[in-house]
Amino acid sequence: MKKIIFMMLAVSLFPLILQASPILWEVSSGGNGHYYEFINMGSYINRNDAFAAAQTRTYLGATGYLATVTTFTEHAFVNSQWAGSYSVWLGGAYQSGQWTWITGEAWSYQNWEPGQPDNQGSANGDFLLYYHAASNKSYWHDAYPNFTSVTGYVVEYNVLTTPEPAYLFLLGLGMIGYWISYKKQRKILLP
Ligand SMILES: [Ca+2]
Repeated sequence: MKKIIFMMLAVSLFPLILQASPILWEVSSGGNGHYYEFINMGSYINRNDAFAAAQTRTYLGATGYLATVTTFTEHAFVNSQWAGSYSVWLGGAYQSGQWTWITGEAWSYQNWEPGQPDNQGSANGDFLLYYHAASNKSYWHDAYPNFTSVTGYVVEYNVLTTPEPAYLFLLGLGMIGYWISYKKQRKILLP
């Protein structure tokens, strides 16, 4: 029995060991159970490319998206994971006269640097840039999509609503194994 439980655990954890780079904001520490991944290109990436690239990434079956930093605690967590001083795209955009998150989450928490948003002196500062200051603080700026100072993006994975099919398949195999073993044991025990 112990052996079976161990095998089930090993099979269940296998995909987690293979993919270790995105960082979990743990529910037990006040998080939302989502994973976050910083992508630092080292050179300019425009917002449209970052938006598309985030959606090509998957983790534990969840499709990535440009991160939505909707609360101060989420900001504090993301900021704590930020290594280096560079700007990233977030999943915020100015649409139909208001700032919105690409996920449709409520726009309530705001982290604008004083004086922002300022449209970058043009009428196209419609996308949300997250600027990491050397002082270990980070702020939002509005930016046009081809603003060359942005060299990365943050991907968020909501793994809670989309479990990985391969993970479920392996877990299912473990459960079938357990069921077969249980039936066998019953046969031996029953007269
Ligand atoms: Ca979020």
